[in-house]
Amino acid sequence: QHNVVIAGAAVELKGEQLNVAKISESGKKQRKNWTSMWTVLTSDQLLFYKDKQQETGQKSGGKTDVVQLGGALIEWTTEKSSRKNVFQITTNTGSEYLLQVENHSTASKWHDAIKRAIDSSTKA
Ligand code: I3S
Repeated sequence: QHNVVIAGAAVELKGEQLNVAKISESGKKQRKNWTSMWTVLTSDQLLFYKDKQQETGQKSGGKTDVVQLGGALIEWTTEKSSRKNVFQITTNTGSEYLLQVENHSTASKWHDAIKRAIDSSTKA
């Protein structure tokens, strides 16, 4: 039964360039700085790489940010940016990320997949 639930929540998104701005770290507000990041969703983490080459290890350097999705919140926002298709992820350690992509259905796919990963990796 448990396996079936996990399989049903399996995430099909592999990697894509998304615009990312980290606006808080451990509850401390940070200056917004949009960066295009190669973003990978696993069952319980969101990984931000500088680019695809860095993910596949063909290139070293650059900082990979790992976002733990267990206990996180996700919501669309129209207030935190003038950009369209922006959603916010708040981690259970108080870090806040804005994610954005121009194409609405692409943004929706990522939002929905991340929400499923949050739901399935958050202990009841
Ligand atoms: O929330 P803010 O401060 O209006 O966000 C803008 C700033 O991050 C700005 O950078 P500077 O503070 O260096 O000017 C960015 O260029 C803008 O893109 C940010 O606003 P949007 O609405 O794009 O998130």
